[in-house]
Amino acid sequence: MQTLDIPDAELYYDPHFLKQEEADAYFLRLEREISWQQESIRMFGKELPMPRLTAWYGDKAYTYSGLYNAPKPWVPVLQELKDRVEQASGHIYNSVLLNFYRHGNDSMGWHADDEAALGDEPAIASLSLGGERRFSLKHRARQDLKPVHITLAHGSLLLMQGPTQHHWLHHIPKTKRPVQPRINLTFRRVKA
Ligand SMILES: O=C(O)CCC(=O)C(=O)O
Ligand SMILES: [Mn+2]
Repeated sequence: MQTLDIPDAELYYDPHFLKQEEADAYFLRLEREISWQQESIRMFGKELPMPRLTAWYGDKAYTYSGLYNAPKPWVPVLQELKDRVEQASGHIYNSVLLNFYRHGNDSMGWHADDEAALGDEPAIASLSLGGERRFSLKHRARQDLKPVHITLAHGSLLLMQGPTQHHWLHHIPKTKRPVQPRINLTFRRVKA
């Protein structure tokens, strides 16, 4: 993995974590085998559909964006990917959040993965498949630091750890560019 040299963060990126054919095959399996949900979010007193599909698998229940997610047992495709991501990243995970961005109008707002249940300096391993989308980070406090943009490639792995979630927010913005559907998996370790 290559180190991304960003202050107050610890980030590693491997654009070629999976070979092209492997990444193609995993995309198709996940599209078919995952039970994708269309959740809604409450915003300004209104129920709005979340701008992406989601799924949560793992050994522990988890509350994310105010949504309670019951534990759901690992399926073979996720177990395989979890093993490979653990091997490459040197961390053990017990949960995965999956996001399906159907088109350029699907997105994820600014946030940090800093829920108490993830512990103080969580390691989060993010695997991307399908259409390339821009992932941006912005420092919470330091205005002298420019936002960082990373185009997350098909089959790539991004590892965020150390103080990253303390100091930086990240998002996936909408795009008007035509883009292929994209699946992202973030492997996490949820504490008891
Ligand atoms: O889709 C991505 O690359 C980011 C996903 C993310 O930030 C998350 O699941 O918390
Ligand atoms: Mn995140």
